[in-house]
Amino acid sequence: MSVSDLLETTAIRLCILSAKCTGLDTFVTLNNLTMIAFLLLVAIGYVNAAQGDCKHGWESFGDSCYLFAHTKLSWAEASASCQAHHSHLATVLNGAEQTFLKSHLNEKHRIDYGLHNYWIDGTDMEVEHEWEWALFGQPINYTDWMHGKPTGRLNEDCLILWGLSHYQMSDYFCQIRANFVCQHSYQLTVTNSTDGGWPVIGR
Ligand SMILES: [Ca+2]
Repeated sequence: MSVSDLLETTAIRLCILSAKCTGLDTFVTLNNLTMIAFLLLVAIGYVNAAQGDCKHGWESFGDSCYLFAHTKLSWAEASASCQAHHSHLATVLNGAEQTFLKSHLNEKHRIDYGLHNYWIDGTDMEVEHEWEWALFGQPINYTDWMHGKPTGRLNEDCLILWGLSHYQMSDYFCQIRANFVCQHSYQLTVTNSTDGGWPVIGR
């Protein structure tokens, strides 16, 4: 049955149920009302689908949701905090994802970009100079190092988006407290839809 057939059938049934369907005008009015209701339902569904991909406070990009957390923690603490909320520190797998993160952070910190750095998931703490994503245990293939980085110094073993370089990548001391970016897939949004949000880390 086509949509028009469905609407016409629905309008006729409404006529019958209301017992007031006395002519074409009534039929047209009911048909129009049905059409409006139908379109409203479609519109509501569309908006819910668009907003329902990520929880409140999380930004959507690609097939993931991102939280730009404004609580300063060490890299390990930040990683644990993301995991406690069904996510992980952000992995940057390609230029498009890095451009999204940089654009968002540069917009958020247009004035104070020099004051806010953001941990992401990379580390070379296992083997110096061999950078990998902690989440996967796989080498980091895409990089966007700021000038002069990585330094190769011992103990600068964690990957951070550095504000003064407008959020290019840098290696940094893992124990230093910084903001951080959490990430999870859309599917986890559905799985954890009863999660009440982010009680500690706000925007
Ligand atoms: Ca290092």
